[in-house]
Amino acid sequence: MSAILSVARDRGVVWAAPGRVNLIGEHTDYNDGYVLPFAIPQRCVVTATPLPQGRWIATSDSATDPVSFDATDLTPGEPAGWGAYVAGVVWALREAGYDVPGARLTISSDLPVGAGLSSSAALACAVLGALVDLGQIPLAPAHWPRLAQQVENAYVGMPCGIMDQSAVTLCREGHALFLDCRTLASSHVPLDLAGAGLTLLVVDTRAPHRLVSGEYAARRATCAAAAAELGVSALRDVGLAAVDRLGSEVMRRRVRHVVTENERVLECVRLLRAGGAAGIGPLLTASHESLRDDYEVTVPELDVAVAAALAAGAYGARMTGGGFGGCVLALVDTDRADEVGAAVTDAFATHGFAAPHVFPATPARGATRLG
Ligand code: GAF
Repeated sequence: MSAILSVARDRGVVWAAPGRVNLIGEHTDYNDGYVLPFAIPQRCVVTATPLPQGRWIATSDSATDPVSFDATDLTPGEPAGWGAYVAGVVWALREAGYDVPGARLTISSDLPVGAGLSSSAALACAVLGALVDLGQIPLAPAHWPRLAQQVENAYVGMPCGIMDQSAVTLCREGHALFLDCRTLASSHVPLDLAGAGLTLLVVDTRAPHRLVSGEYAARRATCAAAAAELGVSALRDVGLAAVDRLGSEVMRRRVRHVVTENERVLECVRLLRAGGAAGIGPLLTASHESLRDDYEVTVPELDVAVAAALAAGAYGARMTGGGFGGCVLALVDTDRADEVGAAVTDAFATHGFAAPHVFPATPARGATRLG
């Protein structure tokens, strides 16, 4: 390392990691399936400056109290809240055998928390980037998603798949990330919305997340049980014919969602590569219907937002993310975006829901060093 770079690093490093919207491929990642997320411009920024080895102090612009710990405090689940993601990254890096530099971490984010836009994956990956860079740890970004997933699974206690961490790390501006969650092979699919006169509107329903963690774990467990019953390692390996071989009606519906959702992702990639962005609308809507009726992860706010967007002329609309609250994505003609947003807002008022936050989503780049 040159003397100049070394001095610059002594003053600290700045890393940013974005949130993500999933275009299609929901609840497929933990079934070894396909996903197609893209990063958004809203992001988490972490500045890391060196502290004596073995001590970490983190402050966040969304919390009043700092989080402070040393290596002996690293116990999965502690501290609760956002601090677990910071401690979890240090823990996971150490578990993987790396020497993690002590650091003061200053965190700021313009991602809404709990909106299903992956604010936690953004936090974990921005901290990861900053610590890896500060400590010159030889861990290439291609390996960050797996490590950040470990943070969630083994430290925070959320049994998520690998989609969010992959999107947050690997996405490219103007593209969606087509990821095979079994092999982790990925490619960047052009998402040229502006060129097609289209906008992807995000409707943050601001619906309080209900039963998220327990219901998510229950869906995952049902999928694993169904795969075992069908004699495969993951639902990725079955087609629709397998559905009828399952004993329970709930299992049949869950598997039907996973199988058809994987097919929708592949078809969506095919259409986008052929330059037909507007043509993906019906796939988005079919995905929502499947998540509502078969996977049962929607709530009234999500269903009302989708129905209102479609009634106002959207080409397609669906919930995005884990569900039970969070955001809806609607594909609209850019010159009708305001009208569709207003229609959703009116529908929320009619139903007595809190006003949603509606904004256009532009495919942005993944984690990056800012300084
Ligand atoms: C959440 C999880 F974190 C992801 O891994 C994924 O399963 C998603 O829900 C549903 O597609 O965001």
